[in-house]
Amino acid sequence: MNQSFITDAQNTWCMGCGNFAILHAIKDVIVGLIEDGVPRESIVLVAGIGCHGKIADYLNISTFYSLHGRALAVATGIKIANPDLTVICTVGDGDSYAEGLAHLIFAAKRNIDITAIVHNNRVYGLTKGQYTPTSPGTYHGKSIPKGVSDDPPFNPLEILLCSGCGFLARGYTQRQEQLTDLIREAIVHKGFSVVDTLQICASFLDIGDFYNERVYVPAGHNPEDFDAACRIVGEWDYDGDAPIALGTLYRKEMPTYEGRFRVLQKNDVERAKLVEKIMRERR
Ligand SMILES: Cc1ncc(C[n+]2csc(CCOP(=O)(O)OP(=O)(O)O)c2C)c(N)n1
Ligand code: SF4
Ligand SMILES: [Mg+2]
Repeated sequence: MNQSFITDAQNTWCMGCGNFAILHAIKDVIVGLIEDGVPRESIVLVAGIGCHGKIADYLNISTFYSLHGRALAVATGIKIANPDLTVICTVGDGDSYAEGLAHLIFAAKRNIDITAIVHNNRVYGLTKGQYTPTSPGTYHGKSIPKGVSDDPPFNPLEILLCSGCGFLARGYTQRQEQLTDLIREAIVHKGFSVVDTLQICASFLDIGDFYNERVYVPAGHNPEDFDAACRIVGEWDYDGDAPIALGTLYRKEMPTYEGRFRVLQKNDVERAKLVEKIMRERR
């Protein structure tokens, strides 16, 4: 069963890329959801544009290649049109923390029931290693030979907490089992959820040793405690040398956007008729 979830498309990711771990973690979660009775056809994955976006070609489920920075806008439309779908968004750090930042903030503010998995390799991988809002200050690349120390990173998790994000986790591609659990928990959470996934970019930012020395799981952390979440999220600023907490960092149940959206208060039959009418008119 597992293999049929990976397509025959030629995989063009570099050897050692962290995207492989994310692909297999998502695949394992989807297989588990289906075994638990979620219909395969009710799962949709929307990808941004970047190396991470190729996951849309590699996963054998309903996928949608969106535009760079616009995956969450597309996913929002899909979820509003059919709230019964499980909508997963795979986005890059360039994608969601730079060009698409407003969509990320508003998805968190609205609490729409979508899961965003950020492939945070901390560079623009596909376009050859330009710096993103989470590139370390020490980062040097061909397009930025003098480094980015004049434009240090921001902490995306602090932005998300301030935006009202109801589920926030951080995973790491070399902690695959934990990453799989976090993705599952995020998808099952009712409301907007983000898994910021620290990912090795084998070609432009291969800092596995840096992460391996610093990542830890905070003992006794209560993800329902907002102040504790703020403290833990603030420990590492995506730049300096500090411990990097992994796990579910914040969780709060709140009413979802689609639940509050008035048009969707119609019953299922009315909504199905409405969707059918829209589809007919679009043909
Ligand atoms: C609207 C738009 N802006 C910019 C680009 C160019 N572009 C394509 S991929 C990319 C970088 C992707 O970086 P990231 O989102 O971090 O994904 P990664 O490749 O690292 O997985 C850029 C700038 C584009 N295709 N469309
Ligand atoms: S450039 Fe980096 S992110 Fe892109 S496929 Fe290669 S290793 Fe992966
Ligand atoms: Mg990136």
